[in-house]
Amino acid sequence: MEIQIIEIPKIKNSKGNIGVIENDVVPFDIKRVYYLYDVPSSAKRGGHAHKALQQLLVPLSGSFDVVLKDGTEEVTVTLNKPDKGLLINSNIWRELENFSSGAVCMVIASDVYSEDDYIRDYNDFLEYVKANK
Ligand code: T46
Repeated sequence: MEIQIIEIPKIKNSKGNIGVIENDVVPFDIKRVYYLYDVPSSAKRGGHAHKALQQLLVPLSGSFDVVLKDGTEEVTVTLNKPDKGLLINSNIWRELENFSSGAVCMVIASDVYSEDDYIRDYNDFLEYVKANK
């Protein structure tokens, strides 16, 4: 499975950094931004796939692990640098875990929220992947 890390352009000077995400940084039109915060270290987020949604996950603060599954392979990516985001395409199962204290995960998404776009059962995901190969 190809892991797509996106370098987020930064403006750096002696007063600190600014990370800037405009539409040309991601391969989709940005329709929604949301963020996970105050996540207990024992919590697991995600546990689903999206049929069409594409996302860029950016660890604004702290760190967490993202487990990706495409129905064949499984890869774990640790996100801990605010200038490196993880692109997740549609039809990828994801689980987020091991959140550090104060971790913030910003998600830049290709569409607005729609429950119809979720696959929340892993066996349904495997069947969906097989049927859409
Ligand atoms: C992902 C990880 C990184 C809304 O009503 N609007 C929204 O925009 C979102 C994102 C969620 N919700 C509701 C839907 C559920 O009842 O909030 C509840 C939890 O949402 P979800 O199951 O998506 O939660 P996470 O944090 O496990 O997953 C989210 C993303 O949705 C998901 O795609 O990859 O963050």
